[in-house]
Amino acid sequence: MNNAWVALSLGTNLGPRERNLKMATDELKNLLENVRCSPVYETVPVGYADQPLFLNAALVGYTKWSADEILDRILDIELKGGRTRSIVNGPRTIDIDLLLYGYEMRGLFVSQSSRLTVPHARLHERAFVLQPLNELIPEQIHPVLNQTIGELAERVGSKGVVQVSDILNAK
Ligand code: PH2
Ligand code: MG
Ligand code: MG
Repeated sequence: MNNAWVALSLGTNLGPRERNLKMATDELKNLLENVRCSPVYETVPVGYADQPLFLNAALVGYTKWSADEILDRILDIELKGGRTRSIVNGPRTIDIDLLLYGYEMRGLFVSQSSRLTVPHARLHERAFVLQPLNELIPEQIHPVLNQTIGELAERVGSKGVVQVSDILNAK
């Protein structure tokens, strides 16, 4: 398969949170192939504290789209989910972040442009990203830090991050 491989994170803390996650996942399944979803975690807000608890999850899949094209489509799905942007790191109906992008044979893609940074710049600091991701790809190596997702997840720990359901994998 010469498709690229992607890892995404999902976050929501406004409105019907489970429905927001489900909507985003269904849309992403139209965009990606062989999608695998993590369990859902309820997480304490990081950055801007005075806001509701989040639900977070991670998802991996394959795509023929470039990283830039994926980004455009992610923004469309966020808008469809009712996303507006007011406070940085503030409450949102659905946030979809591109974490990792690459090819199995050629390694992971590293980009630092004004529009797109992959690996995601804060991936390695965030338990709400790493714990779900660790359920899917513990052996994947972060191409900049040269540590596995499992190692990074263990380092940040799971404070403020609780697995609450597996709705994205329910039939
Ligand atoms: N997203 C942020 C900022 N803070 N905190 C949690 N727990 N979960 C998030 O998804 C999250 C956050 C910016 O995107
Ligand atoms: Mg985010
Ligand atoms: Mg985002």
